[in-house]
Amino acid sequence: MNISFKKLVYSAFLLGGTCLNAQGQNPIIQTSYTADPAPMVYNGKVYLYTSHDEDHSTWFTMNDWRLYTTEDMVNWTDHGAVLSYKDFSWGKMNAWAPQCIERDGKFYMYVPITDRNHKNGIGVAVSDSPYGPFIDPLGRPLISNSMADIDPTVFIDDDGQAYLMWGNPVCYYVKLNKDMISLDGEIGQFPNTVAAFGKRKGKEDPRRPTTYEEGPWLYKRNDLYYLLFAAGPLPEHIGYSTSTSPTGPWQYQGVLMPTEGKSFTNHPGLVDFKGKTYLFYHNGALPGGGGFTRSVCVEEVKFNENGTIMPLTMSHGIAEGLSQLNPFRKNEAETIAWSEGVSTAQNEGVGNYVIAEHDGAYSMVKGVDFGDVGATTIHLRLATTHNGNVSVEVRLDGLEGDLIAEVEVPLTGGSDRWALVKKQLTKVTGAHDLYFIYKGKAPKDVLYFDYWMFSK
Ligand code: FUB
Repeated sequence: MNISFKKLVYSAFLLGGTCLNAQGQNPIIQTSYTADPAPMVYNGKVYLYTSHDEDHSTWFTMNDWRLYTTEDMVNWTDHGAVLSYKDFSWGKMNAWAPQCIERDGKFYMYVPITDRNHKNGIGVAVSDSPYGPFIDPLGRPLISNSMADIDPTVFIDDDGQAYLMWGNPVCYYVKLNKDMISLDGEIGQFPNTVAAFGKRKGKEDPRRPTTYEEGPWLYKRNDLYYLLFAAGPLPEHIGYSTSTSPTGPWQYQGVLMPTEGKSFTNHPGLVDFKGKTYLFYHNGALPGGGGFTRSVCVEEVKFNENGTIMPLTMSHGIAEGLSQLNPFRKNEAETIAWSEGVSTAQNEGVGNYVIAEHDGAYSMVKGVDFGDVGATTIHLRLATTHNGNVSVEVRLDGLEGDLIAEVEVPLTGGSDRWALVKKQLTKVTGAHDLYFIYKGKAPKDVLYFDYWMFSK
């Protein structure tokens, strides 16, 4: 996907006055349209699983689930597609809102899919790694009762009991056995009362008397359970309810994030990470964005003393990382805080890599700490199909910032053939944002970029 800065600023205005700019971190993924964020915290990282709106979609045309990771909440590494509806023998289409959870070293991904008989269901896929590959151990849906079976959320309580919740326009729940791929008991439905989910405004709809619409997310803090959900009427906002038990009764707490942002859906995901709490959601803020071309964003969340969550609006996101990047280790080119004119792809040779789509495209990473000793050489693994006049400018702290290296990209002949290029530079010390600006007059696919690192 090709994002121009002018379009981006325009898009920011359409967000209803929210001031987004090229330094802001929202939307946190700029290389694809992403939706339905499902963050998972594991071993010091946030693993952000998302659904994926295909470019130019005019419906929920969604074929796979994507994974992005971060250790600092500002630089996100793109791991590409980790699962598709095609990995389920019974799946026909609609790779909608997922969630992944770890139990005893295995990773369980719960996903809604429409089957070959055009019936909705929830499947589960299992992996030994959060990066996949995930496989469907059942060969059939785990849940398949009605068209309401979408948007699973999964939660393991402190006593080890796992719960699955899902549904539109009501919220269902069931206990899972320890194997995480079978049900423990009957499916229940939370009573769809005004006390539990608030009274819906607008035209009366007997099927939808409350604000609960879809996209449940279960979270626990200080023995209080929070059920966040996408709330109606359309366009959606995010609401939430609380309870002292994971299965209710729920008490409606109001609007967490009001409607805004060019998408008629929204979808919450709430996690604690390194002492802070973050709400992930989606909107249509990228150029070309809208209800079927959405983008995942994140905000830090604060709580009131009584446990309620302070309401939020969509903002430019998180500006400062929780930690700094080490330039002396291999850093993937697809670890990005912000980019323009950049897409990503995967191949067997190098895994995920960056494609610069036009002259002047760029990507940047935040908070790269060269320390006092500093760096004197940069190493980049690059490729191009163009002969001559293709280069990468490396600048500090801005598109017009100090030029520390201009690296010529040799003709390699394709993204399956790479060159490791090194360049001496005047010593760089201290912490900086690092800009890679891609130069070359080619009409498309100017160059490919796999990784970078510095040496002392
Ligand atoms: O992404 C497809 C659907 O849109 C999801 O299942 C809903 O939660 C809404 O975000």
